[in-house]
Amino acid sequence: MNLLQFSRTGADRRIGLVEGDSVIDLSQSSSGAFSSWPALLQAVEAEGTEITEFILQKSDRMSSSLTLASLLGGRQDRPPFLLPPVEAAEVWGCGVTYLRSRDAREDETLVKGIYDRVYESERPELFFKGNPRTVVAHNEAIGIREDSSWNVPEPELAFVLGVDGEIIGLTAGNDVSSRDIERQNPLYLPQAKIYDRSCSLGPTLLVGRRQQADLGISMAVIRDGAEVFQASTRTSRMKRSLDELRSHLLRCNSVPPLSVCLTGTGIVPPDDFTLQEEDRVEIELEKVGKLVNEVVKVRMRIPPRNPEERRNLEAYSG
Ligand code: DO4
Ligand code: MG
Repeated sequence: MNLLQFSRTGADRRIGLVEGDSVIDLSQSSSGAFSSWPALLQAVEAEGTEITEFILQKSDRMSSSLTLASLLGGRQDRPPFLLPPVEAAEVWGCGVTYLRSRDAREDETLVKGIYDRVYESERPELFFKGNPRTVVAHNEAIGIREDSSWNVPEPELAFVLGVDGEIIGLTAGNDVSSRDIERQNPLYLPQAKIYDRSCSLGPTLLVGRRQQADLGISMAVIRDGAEVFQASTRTSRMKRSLDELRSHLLRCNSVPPLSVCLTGTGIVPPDDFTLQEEDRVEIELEKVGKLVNEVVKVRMRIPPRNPEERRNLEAYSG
């Protein structure tokens, strides 16, 4: 079952159930259970049932009110449009969970050995990735930093946590990252990962209890109408299980319900590739859909303070 969040007017937030090419607006329900994701989790918990079962029962007599195409084609200035599938209080990321990611990072880093070690270690790499301030939806712009010259999209399977820390659903995520900042020094990782528009999620949430997923995931980058990068892999190539990542994330850490965890990338563009403004990134995750975002440059809010900082910035922006 696929759910999504959307806005009908530009000022509201609704939960929708995807049924083929149509979307049922669950907020039509008089029960209040579908007024928000926290309300839905609470209602499911109170009935002691499971999300999919709960929704199937309650949406029985509701009719479809929108087409999926209208939501996928909508934009923030043209409602209705999609929102991130959940309002994630916290977004976390896992790193170096695929061989491809380990090899690319180990090759580029100036601090050798750390990526090899984390790939082999029992403890995975987990990092904070953001919150609703840094997350965008399908068809909203993702950002590349003005003070970075090497930026990449990272297509990733993401899971969403329920009330007891269980995995309630899967979605697609883009862990947009500044490779040159990470490369210089691993301690710069938060700056490479967390900034305005550095994460996108969507377009839908695949819900229901599930074992380790094996889903196809692919990414294409379109520039001036031409495809400049394309690759695909499967999530079964991930070294770790979703449950392993989830249990490490929640160790000694009360991550709130509806938080999202990106599980790492298995697709890394070649070293001479960097995202540019106006590129379109298309990430397709089997059973979830295609997450599309255009690229904008995120400007520095504090201008360079002296000639040396200005020279460095000019060197980065070419
Ligand atoms: O180690 C840095 C981040 C790795 C990452 O984001 C990934 O492997 O997807
Ligand atoms: Mg990543």
